[in-house]
Formats: sequence, structure tokens, C-alpha cells
Amino acid sequence: TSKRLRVLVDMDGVLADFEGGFLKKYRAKYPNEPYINLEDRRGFWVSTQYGQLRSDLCAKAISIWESKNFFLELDPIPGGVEAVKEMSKMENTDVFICTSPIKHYSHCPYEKYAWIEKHFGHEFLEQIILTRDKTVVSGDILIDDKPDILGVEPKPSWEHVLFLACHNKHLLPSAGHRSLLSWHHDWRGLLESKRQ
Ligand code: BVP
Repeated sequence: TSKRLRVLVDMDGVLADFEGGFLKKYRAKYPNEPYINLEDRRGFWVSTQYGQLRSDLCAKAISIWESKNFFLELDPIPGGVEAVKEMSKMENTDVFICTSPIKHYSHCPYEKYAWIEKHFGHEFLEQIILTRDKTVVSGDILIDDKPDILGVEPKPSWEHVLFLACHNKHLLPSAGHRSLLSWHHDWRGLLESKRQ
């Protein structure tokens, strides 16, 4: 039909490799401290799992993503930039990058804009939604690696499709939501299923 499809795509863990970037910079800054291999990550919050490893490691983990250039220098997740560029050119499709900045705002919000400009071009800055509450954003589908997306709106308009990540692998297959295993899997079919 003629209705436009609105796709919301998360950034960290879906387009930008937060986990890989974190581990690389954590190990470089703290070469003598223990760390968690990506295969052993459990739970969305890196800081929580590092705090469980040893309580002082929580603050050390946080110091990594609060540092200048952390968000800017994240590598792209394979296939993500290409997929989002392609879907933004599809007929009757509006794509937004919907991402939650950290509250330490000195670098993160700026660097998220700069990352999008670097990988998608200046025009794509129109498509950015920065919010700490994704439930108040309307859309048909939200592709996000966070298992629980909560906020003030109890019935968000979007269907949450869980994007596979090192921290949520063990949750799959989940009764709660459909999932997308990678950008090399069938995201086109997922979008088509929402158009009816
Ligand atoms: O800005 C990102 C990184 C940050 O939370 C935001 C998640 O955004 P979405 O992917 O939901 O859009 N973040 C923060 C912490 C700890 C803070 Br204390 C963490 O462990 N993991 C994480 O992603």
C-alpha cells in the first residue's frame, strides 16, 4: 500500500562497534587489569559486568567511553552503513538513527553527529534522533541490540527487533521479539513484513 514505513536504527552495537572499541581502548589504558572477552559478555551494561569482576573496574570501564574520541573512533559494524544507506533510498521508507547519548555530554553527542557525517555524509544529519527515551519516538520498527527498551510510554508504536550482539547472544531465540542476526541477514524481508 501507499503508507510510508518508518525505520528506527540504533547506533551503538548496531551501526558502531561499541563493545569492540571499548575492549580495545580498555586494554590499552589498563594493560595489567583483568578484562572480559567479548564471548564472555553478559548483560547490556559493560560497567555492571566489569563491576562484578572487581568493584573498582566499573569506574575504569566508564572512564573509557567518557574519553574524548571514544565514540568518534568506533569502527562500523559490518554491513550496517551500507544497509542503512540502501534502506534510505528505498521507496516509501524513512530511516532515522535513534541513539541514546551518555549523560557525560562533553564529547558523546558531538561525536555521534561527527560519526554519522563521516560514514553517511552531511545530509544524513537530518536523520538523527538523540533521546534517552526511545518509547516516545514513533516508528514501525526499531532495530536495537538492547533487550529491554523501556520508558514513559508503556505501548511504543514500534516493533522492537533485537539485533544480535555479544551481550545478548545467549538470550536468543527470545519469545519476546524477532531478531536480526547481522546486517548480512534478511533485513529487507523484515522491512517488507512491516509494509503488508
Ligand atoms: O551511549 C550509549 C553507550 C552507553 O549507553 C548508551 C546506549 O545507547 P543505546 O544503544 O541504547 O542507544 N552505555 C553506557 C554504559 C554504562 C554506563 Br554507567 C554501558 O555499560 N554500556 C553502554 O552502552
